[in-house]
Amino acid sequence: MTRPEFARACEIFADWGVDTEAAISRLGEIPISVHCWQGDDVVGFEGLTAGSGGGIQATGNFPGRARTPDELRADLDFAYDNIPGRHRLNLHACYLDTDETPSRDALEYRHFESWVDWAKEKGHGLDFNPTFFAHPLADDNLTLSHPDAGVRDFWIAHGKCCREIAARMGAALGSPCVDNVWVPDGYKDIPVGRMAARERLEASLDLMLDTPYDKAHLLDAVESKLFGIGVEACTIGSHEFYYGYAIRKGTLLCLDMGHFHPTENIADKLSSVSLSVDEILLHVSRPMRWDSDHVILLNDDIQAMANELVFGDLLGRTHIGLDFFDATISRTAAWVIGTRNMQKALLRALLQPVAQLQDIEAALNFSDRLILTEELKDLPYGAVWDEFCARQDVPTGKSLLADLNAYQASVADRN
Ligand code: RNT
Ligand code: ZN
Repeated sequence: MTRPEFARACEIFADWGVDTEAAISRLGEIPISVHCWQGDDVVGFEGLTAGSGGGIQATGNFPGRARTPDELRADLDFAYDNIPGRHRLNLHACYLDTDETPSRDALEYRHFESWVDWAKEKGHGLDFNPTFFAHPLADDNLTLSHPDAGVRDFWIAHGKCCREIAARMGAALGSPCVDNVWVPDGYKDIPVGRMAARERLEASLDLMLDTPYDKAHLLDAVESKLFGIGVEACTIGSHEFYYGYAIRKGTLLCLDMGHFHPTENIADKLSSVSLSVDEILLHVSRPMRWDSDHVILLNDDIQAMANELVFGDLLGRTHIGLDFFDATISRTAAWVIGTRNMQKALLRALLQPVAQLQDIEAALNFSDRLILTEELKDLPYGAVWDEFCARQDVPTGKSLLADLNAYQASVADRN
């Protein structure tokens, strides 16, 4: 049954030449890759007590952290039930599910098979990440670019087995698995061997990515960064490094919204980068003063990202992943709110009269462009979002609050 607010909203959007039903069905087809690590503060299941390391840090001690794969899957099931649409899970290699204690350079598909079974049952795609941090051989914040060949070989082997696992996940689920490489490598103080370090990283990546896989199963991505805590003076895998690498080697380029100078507009990069790489991976995040990985809001930065994806017709070749972790609030609420905010931004973008605005811009009528883009902010997006959620039996407003709180209460005694 169509609610009157929605019927009215459809009329209003139709008056702008926008097809609301088309926007809703397009939104329903956009998978978001939900990151497993928001569920347990990037700890994983290797039995290591150390925090995440590598300059990434979850802060807070809110009750309810998932301690086992079963708890994490239960939390994820709840979160997906409160997110409209069908989505993916982005797994890190340190989230293996096994009684064994394999070394990172000896991980096998079977250590992750329970995740694949679960994903198959629930209809989720899987993405994957080798874990190059929170490990004794990464304590110096040097992995693939380490001056010691033995250390580099260990991490190359880790990256290789992760690609094999990811390719098998993609094959098993009939949907390509994006395997994203992020390494913490860098120097706290000013190095004298930037060139050599970057040559070592490049050579290691080449060896790691040597084995060819079917793109229907595996898509390799590389993630750049400006700086991290502990590597303030030099990050080996900088934006220029990976942008060039991705272009030359044909990998995806991962743009993390927290990995640039705070005044840079990450949305602006999409149209430029997409002229040189076939596909993009996004780590949608909210940096506050640094790469703080706050839960994403429905704010101007996220809206600009969504607009560029829609206006530049980039949805078909962009993989939208999330990357935030806040341990001061309910972890399941963080997942649900962050993912829904990405979807809300996409919905707003899909409801814009793009052709009309682009015509106005082509005529250099910048006054009209400003008047309209500001007036369009007042359109009834909320009524369309509510309808989208209602059709998928997902709560909004006060009932969402009640749902999130009830689940949090049910996990609060984990310790
Ligand atoms: C770190 C990168 C990276 C990690 C995850 C856990 O700064 O953003 O993507 O957050 O791999
Ligand atoms: Zn990231």
